[in-house]
Amino acid sequence: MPPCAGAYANHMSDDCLFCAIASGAIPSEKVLENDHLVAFRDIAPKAPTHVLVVPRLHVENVAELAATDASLLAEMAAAAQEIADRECGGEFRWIFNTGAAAGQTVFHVHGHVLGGGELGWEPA
Ligand code: IU
Repeated sequence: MPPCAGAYANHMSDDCLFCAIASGAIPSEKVLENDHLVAFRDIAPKAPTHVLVVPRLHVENVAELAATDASLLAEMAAAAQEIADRECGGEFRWIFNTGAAAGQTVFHVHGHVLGGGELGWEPA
């Protein structure tokens, strides 16, 4: 089995935390997984449900993903909805921090799925 199983096995980046989590090299609490993406619980949850949806393909941010493989971004949206259907009555917030000033700390695109309670709006 290659280190990053699935269709994007050759698109891993060395020294990327989320490539390592996607491949299973670093453990995580996965809630959904297929050949193209993984979804796992954030280690520092900001809501009752806080899951990160991560493509196996290593690209830095959501705009780069949309330009590279828009159908993969659509798959991420479907996965986010599936998780929210299971855990939050289908309602959720989906956040892509893009750039350090916006709070991005891991430069492998990931959508935060937040839900399961009344969410405030405190972006700053
Ligand atoms: P950000 O949008 O790049 O800031 O999101 C990165 C998230 O990754 C953040 O919410 C962290 O809590 C989360 N995370 C994680 O789930 N597991 C880890 O090992 C590390 C960070 I480091």
